[in-house]
Amino acid sequence: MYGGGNVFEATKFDDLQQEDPVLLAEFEARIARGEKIEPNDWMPQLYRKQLVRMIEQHAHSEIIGALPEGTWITRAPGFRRKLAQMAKVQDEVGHAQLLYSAAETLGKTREQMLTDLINGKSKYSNVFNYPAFTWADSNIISWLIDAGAIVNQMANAKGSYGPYCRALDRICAEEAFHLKYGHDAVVHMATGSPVQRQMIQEALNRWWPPIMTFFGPSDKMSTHTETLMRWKVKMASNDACRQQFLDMYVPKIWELGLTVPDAKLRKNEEGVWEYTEPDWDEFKRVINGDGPCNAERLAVRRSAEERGAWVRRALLSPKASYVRPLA
Ligand code: BYC
Repeated sequence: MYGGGNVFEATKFDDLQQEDPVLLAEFEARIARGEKIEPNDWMPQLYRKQLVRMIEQHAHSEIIGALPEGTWITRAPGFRRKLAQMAKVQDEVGHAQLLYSAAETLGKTREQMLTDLINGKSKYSNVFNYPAFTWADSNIISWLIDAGAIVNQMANAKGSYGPYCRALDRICAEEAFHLKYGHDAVVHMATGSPVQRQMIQEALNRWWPPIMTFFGPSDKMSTHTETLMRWKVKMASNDACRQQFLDMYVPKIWELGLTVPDAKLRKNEEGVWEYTEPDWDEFKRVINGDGPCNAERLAVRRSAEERGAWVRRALLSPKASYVRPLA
């Protein structure tokens, strides 16, 4: 499917001069016309490499993202919340399945992707390296992290790579339910007893800084946005997504009588949200493995890989395809 060597490692492919100029021009014309690129179509190696990086990170974010909410399934208050929490977590893992399949169409095996995750080589969303101390933290994730994800994914679902866009369409449909579930859970606490209101405010205080960095570094610091937007993989910049999120959700947070923990947050005369610059040094530390829960999250994944190894071995064994003839 792709040329010799490991395209996902090789930096020489970052240089578009290496590509056939005619094929490159045709490819860019197709993207300009709004056509979808499919797995067997010609594509520059850098497009392939960037897509794998982004889709793989997204897939990892879904399975790692299932962990903080997953730990609240057994402790969710009441049977209905437990059922809904379980369904949501199951959906997130299903999203990872869709995304790993989309990334596989570009030539990287699932096994390699999972190995790169466990070894700390691949990134996943910074936000899932923070702890969900209370049920209220889990509710804030369900509402506001999913809200952020929808802003990003609705835009990128209109992008250029067919398998990723189709996966995002399905994911967004499910995320829309998660968003309603998360909102309902937060409304319940915000309109509940003083203790519940305090819990949800404290959870918002803890989660606000990570949420603000969920959309990636500011545009002037982003390394990949220019390339990704040129090829319509990314349909909105990090700052544009952050602004859209603030526009849509700050009023909803205020409506519940909650306080956004940022004294500088305000919409200026030009309609642009101003806010305290996130701590990008902390962000960099967290995405590079040194956040409060990185080690714990990867340990859970490593253990899941080890404990599931016998199942994969059994399924891949030639004997597993043996079908007993009907008597
Ligand atoms: N966290 O050049 P930039 C969910 C990295 S899961 C960690 O701006 P790009 C959910 C970036 O990878 C949905 N790393 O990058 C699940 C790059 O590093 P490398 C999660 C980040 O790709 C369960 C470097 O910083 N959504 O919702 O142009 C339960 C420079 O950044 C982050 C997705 O994955 C970050 N936040 O833009 C509940 C969406 N941001 O690779 C909910 C898909 C940046 O050079 N991904 N980095 O080492 C994207 O849309 C884009 O990749 C990003 C970053 C907007 C995240």
